[in-house]
Amino acid sequence: MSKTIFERIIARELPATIVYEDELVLAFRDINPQAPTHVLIIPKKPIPRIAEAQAEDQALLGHLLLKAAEVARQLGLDRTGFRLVFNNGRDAGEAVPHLHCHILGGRRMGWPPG
Ligand code: DGP
Repeated sequence: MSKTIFERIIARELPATIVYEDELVLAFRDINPQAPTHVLIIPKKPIPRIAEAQAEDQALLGHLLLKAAEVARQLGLDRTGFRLVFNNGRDAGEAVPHLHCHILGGRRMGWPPG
């Protein structure tokens, strides 16, 4: 199967503004920001979406969430608040089939989400 855009960013075949990286995850600025701060944090393992994560991914997913909070803190979002979003499937507007957590902040968010 061909690589997704996010696998190509991990492999440095495509440029991205990286804000955090370790051996398991990568965080970079979204190309089409929906808030003053909009970062994506992804596992390096190519899990297509949360519905396809397996029990063996438990530690990786926990790490991803803890690092999402750490990145939000680093970007100063913890003072005012931030939102984490996983879009899963067509109705949620998932566009890239590589698991990603949106980290959104810097403005007041609406609820319910659109
Ligand atoms: P989603 O709709 O949840 O699948 O979100 C995919 C996000 O990925 C969307 O907000 C735009 C972002 N995106 C798509 N292509 C690229 C890219 O090449 N670079 C970066 N930095 N972000 C991208």
